[in-house]
Amino acid sequence: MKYENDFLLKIHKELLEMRLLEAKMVDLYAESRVPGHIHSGMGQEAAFVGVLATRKPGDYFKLAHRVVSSSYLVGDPLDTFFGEILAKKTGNSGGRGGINHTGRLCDGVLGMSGTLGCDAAIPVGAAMTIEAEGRDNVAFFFAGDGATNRGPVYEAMTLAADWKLPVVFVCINNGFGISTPTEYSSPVPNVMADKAAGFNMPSVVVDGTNVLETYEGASKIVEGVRAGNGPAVIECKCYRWRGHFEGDQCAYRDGAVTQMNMEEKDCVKNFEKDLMDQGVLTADQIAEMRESFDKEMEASIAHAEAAPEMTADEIFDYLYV
Ligand SMILES: Cc1ncc(C[n+]2csc(CCOP(=O)(O)OP(=O)(O)O)c2C)c(N)n1
Ligand SMILES: [Mg+2]
Repeated sequence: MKYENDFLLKIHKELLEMRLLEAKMVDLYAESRVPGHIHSGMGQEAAFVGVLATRKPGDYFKLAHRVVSSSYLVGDPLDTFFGEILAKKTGNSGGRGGINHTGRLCDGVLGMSGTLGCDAAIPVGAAMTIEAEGRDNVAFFFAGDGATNRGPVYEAMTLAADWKLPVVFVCINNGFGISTPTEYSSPVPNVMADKAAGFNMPSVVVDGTNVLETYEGASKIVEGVRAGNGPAVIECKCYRWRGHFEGDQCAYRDGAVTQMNMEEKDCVKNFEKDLMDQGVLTADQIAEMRESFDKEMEASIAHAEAAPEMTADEIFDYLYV
């Protein structure tokens, strides 16, 4: 497919910024500046950028614990993003949620749940709102290959299918749920897509490290959901570059396979090579973008680090008992 340069540059900017954010979180964590722990999404950015290139205002996003920078992608400004990650009052949840809870309703980000899979009903509810209001929006549900195996996900899929609701179920299949390889936990290679037919849902499986392939696969699927044909499944195949959490020694997997994925399936590097080959972007321009976004991130980190933490009196605010 032929694309306008403006579109390619927009996609590249999103991809690069997500990579730089994911890398920055790894660095901040290594310097003991992040309370809690992080699940790095390095290497998986194209799955989010490609699928979410189909988004439009009014859509909803149920994001997950990995590739947290996806909330920046859909609108969370860097100041509130880092404010939350560094547990400061300037964060989206006033620092109460931390890195796994960068929800932001004003951008349609429906929050994240630490209890994986239980939150699959939330985008189904959002889709009911869309339907009641007669909009052509969709609710995206992102989950990993591990979370996808949970019962609540299939309950949510059943309801969404029965009621023909505009939900796009996206499985980010990165090959592992903590230390469990996908082939050990799933009887089929495509954890969600191979089961979609049982819910009468269309599905597509894409190389989630190829941003344009992901976009093309997602476009057809999302178009059908927006048109009122009911929910559908997108499964993005990728590989988790880093450990489940920072500090995970990954003794359960072959380091050579990880290395191969990082060298050959780098979604940012490969896309940049294509754009440079096509004369859309130069190496100097990429270097400038990296430098300028790094400055933006550093300014937001400094802003967050200078911000106050909640007090002991405030810590239980917004809790429902
Ligand atoms: C219901 C539930 N069970 C277990 C956990 C612990 N846990 C946190 S992340 C994770 C792995 C999830 O794997 P996957 O869904 O493939 O996402 P990935 O970490 O690979 O991005 C598990 C089991 C949890 N948070 N919630
Ligand atoms: Mg996984």
